[in-house]
Amino acid sequence: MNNFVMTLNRFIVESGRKYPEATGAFTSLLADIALAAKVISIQVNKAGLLDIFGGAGSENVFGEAQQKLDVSAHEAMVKSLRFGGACCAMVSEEDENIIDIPEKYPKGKYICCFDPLDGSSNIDVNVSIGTIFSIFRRVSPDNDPITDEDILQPGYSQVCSGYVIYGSSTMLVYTTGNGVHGFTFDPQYGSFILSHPKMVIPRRGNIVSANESNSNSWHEGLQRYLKHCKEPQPKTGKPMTSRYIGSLVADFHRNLLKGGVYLYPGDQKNPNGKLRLMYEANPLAFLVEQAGGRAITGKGRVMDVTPGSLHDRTPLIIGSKENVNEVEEYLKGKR
Ligand code: AHM
Ligand code: MG
Repeated sequence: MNNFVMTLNRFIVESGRKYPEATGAFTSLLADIALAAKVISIQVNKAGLLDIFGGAGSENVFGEAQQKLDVSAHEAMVKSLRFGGACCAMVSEEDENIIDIPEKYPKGKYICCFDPLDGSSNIDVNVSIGTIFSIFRRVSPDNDPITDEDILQPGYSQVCSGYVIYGSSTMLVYTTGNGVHGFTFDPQYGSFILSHPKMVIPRRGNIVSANESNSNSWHEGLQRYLKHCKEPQPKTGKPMTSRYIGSLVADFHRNLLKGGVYLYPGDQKNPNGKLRLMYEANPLAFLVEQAGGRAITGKGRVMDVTPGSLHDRTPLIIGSKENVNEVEEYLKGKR
């Protein structure tokens, strides 16, 4: 490796040096997440070979059948984070309750919320899936028991968020509030290498991503927006392009690079949509804002919502600033 290759570890350590009060706990936390990501990436790549597809015979808190990889990805995150000593609690899509750190492990001041394997319905068709994470600092004193206020913090209190995408290559993208940086995993060196520094989402994009089959029961403003997407656009003279993978991380990652808007709104049956606030919407909202985009619920900024419980759902409209503004105008009946 030449001296100028910037690994994730080196990048985090160098960023941490700007803060003399930093204890190194945060650096260690991100290293723990990167370690879990490598483990999950290997499992995802071997999935077909090891014949580990299919339900694990259990259901998660939403009554959805769990895939075996969901369970092992969850375990990889929990084991890596609880061992590292930077966390005092965790929240996972795959566990109904707050995950405590057992007494035998050291406890830190961070709370990590994660979806260990997002888009898991795509595992057995070899489509990109991902891990999403969100990190908060506890608000109660360090040695006290964890409180609801520690866990149920609004998105604007996040100190870091990111995702790992297991695609044609494995990438880790994260922000600590100082821009968005992407690292591609190099299997030869076993390290994440800085490949996408200071990622910026185009102000306007041409892509619209939504599960259109649900649109008959969407808010009528959104139905009109969808119609508008199919008409020639003022800037291009062509309709927008529809792209929907059904893996939030993959849909988000593409739109971050190319520009556009992703919508998973509420509908008549599920007014809060499908996606979870604490480990799907919030982390991506932090990333998109740091990249110059926007994330709204339809009623306001995603990161301004205080969660009522661990697994709350939220409508999500996220992407390029001008596209999200436009969706908002349709929702408000201004267009
Ligand atoms: P999951 O966390 O159980 O995988 O569910 C979340 C996924 C997202 O990745 C994706 O954007 C969405 O569900 C797709 O939902 P739908 O199949 O309703 O379009
Ligand atoms: Mg998910």
